Amino acid sequence: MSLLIKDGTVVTAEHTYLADIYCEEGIIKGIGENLEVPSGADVVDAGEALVMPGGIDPHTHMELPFMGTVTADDFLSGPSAGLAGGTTMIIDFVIPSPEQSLLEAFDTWMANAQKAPSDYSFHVAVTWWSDQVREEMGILARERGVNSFKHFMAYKGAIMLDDEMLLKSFERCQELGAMATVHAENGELIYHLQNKLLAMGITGPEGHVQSRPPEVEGEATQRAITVAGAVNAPLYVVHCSCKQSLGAIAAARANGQAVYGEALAQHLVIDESTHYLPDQALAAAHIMSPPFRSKEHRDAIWGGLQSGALQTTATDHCAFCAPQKALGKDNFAMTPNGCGGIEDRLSILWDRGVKTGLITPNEFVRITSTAAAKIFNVYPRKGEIRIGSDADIVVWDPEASRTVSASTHHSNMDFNLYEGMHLTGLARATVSHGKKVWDGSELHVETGVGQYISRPTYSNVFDRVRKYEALNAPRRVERAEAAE
Ligand code: URQ
Ligand code: ZN
Ligand code: ZN
Repeated sequence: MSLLIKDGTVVTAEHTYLADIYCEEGIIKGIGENLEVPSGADVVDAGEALVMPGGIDPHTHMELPFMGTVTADDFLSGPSAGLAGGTTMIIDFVIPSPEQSLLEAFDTWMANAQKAPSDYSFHVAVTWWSDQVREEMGILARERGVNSFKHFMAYKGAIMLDDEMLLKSFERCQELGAMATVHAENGELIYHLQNKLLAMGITGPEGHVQSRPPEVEGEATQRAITVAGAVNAPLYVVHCSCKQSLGAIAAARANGQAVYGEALAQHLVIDESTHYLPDQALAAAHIMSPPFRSKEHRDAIWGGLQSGALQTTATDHCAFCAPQKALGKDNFAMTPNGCGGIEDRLSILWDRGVKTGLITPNEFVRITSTAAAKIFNVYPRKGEIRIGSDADIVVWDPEASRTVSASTHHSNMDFNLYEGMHLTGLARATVSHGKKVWDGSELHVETGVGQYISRPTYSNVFDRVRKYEALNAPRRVERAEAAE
């Protein structure tokens, strides 16, 4: 199988240049102007379009059992929606139940993912602690290609860890050369505020945002950074949504600590007022954690991406339909937390980021693909246009536009966060493993051709860890022997 992407402008995180791209057997084999290619190759016309590494979404939840139901998108429908939006790889979360073997949960997710049409990988969550968990983290890191472990500081009574567990697991990540990732919200405070609001008779979706103020996220982010610093584990903070969290991350990075941050597309454009919508079902459809924030926080998160304090963007695609959201109709705390967006991330960032001049096309590629590939150690196989890289490519039309709607999107969700938004910038074609799987209007996916991407430990984030270690090495005071 061979494919020629012709007459495009290649845009990587670093460079922009005119070139044809020739792909064979799923790999980029040729880059150059007016490439001579064997006859019979499929041809994608990239005239007036940008040829970029396919998007990598480092935060998704396909087929996740959560809060009494299971997410509506599976490993076929979710990634397919991603391909229609230019995303060619996801990193999903294996979330064991407390007391469940991490290896058993890993096998369950791997079985579910056998239907994937594009490549995938897994972070594994540590939702309890014991010598068994410690042992299994070693097996996952050494034998199963898992180099990142997730920790929840929220969701009390379900998957939340206390500081002792956090410390032990972060220390284990350091030992294994793995990245510790964290959902940083103070679960105790949230539980307290939820009960206080419910006792006041506030049972609607507006209770959700009021039980999760930015300070609750900021406190937990700072605490996670402090714990990670104490054991010198590299830390990746998922869905950073507010100034307080961003500030903690930026300060730690300025201090040389190996801390990384992720922004969700939705936290850049959706306002907190959606939690106060009079239409209860519509407000419930917006319930996710952290909740949506005011403009000052959204502007700060854009600033974090511009300054490099935040490195990646994701969707936290965790799709629940209206009947599932209705589980919380009498108590907002029972509403399954999560929203979709895997198909729209790139268009949102292009329309609201590049078209507005907030970020350049090269920065767009960095925050939608290359940075995640580097942080999670699959670069340059992924996240790059280079001879030998996987032919996961999006042919991006920078001027074409579309109106987002749940009636036309490819997710199983009955709701779309960006409903009615007219966005400029879309995938004219998406190529996965050298095969055109989206042609701008139709998906041409094959169930099960997606591959599990094994991710070795000790990504280059450990260069920063070592430097920080040297900077903060314990000091002993040499004292003369006390005279006898
Ligand atoms: O917290 C997460 O990342 C998962 C459980 C998705 N739900 C959400 O509200 N973000
Ligand atoms: Zn989370
Ligand atoms: Zn999530």
